[in-house]
Amino acid sequence: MAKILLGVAAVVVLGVGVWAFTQTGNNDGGDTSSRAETSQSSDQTNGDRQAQNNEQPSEHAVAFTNEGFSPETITIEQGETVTWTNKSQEKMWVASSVHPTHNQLPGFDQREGVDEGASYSYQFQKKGEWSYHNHLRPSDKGTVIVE
Ligand SMILES: [Cu+2]
Repeated sequence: MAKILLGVAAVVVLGVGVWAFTQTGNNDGGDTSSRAETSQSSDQTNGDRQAQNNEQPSEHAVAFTNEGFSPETITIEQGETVTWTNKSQEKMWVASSVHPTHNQLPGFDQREGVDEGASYSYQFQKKGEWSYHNHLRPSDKGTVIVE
């Protein structure tokens, strides 16, 4: 009887050993998922930081996509900066109305076409409703409202 118990105990110990070994294997996966959680929480930190930035916005982002400017209309405070980033496969050349002279808001003119990934920033010192376009495809239009 004692031998049987010993045998059962041995099986249990072996079983626990195998389980522990398996768990060790799983723990690697567990580490990966906790690492993922860590990066998630740092994403959240980024989000919080962006949210904090949104409370006192001084920079505004507009994307130039294959469908045009997004958002098409953006409202900012006087003295704030808008940054356009080219996220299209076309070249981007941000320029004030009116094409092709761009003299509605002199200086608001990128003066060159740039590829995907490049960006252009302009600080709006004058209040008004400033329309602009992509000089290389003038049908792509947008508006910056400076209040
Ligand atoms: Cu133009």
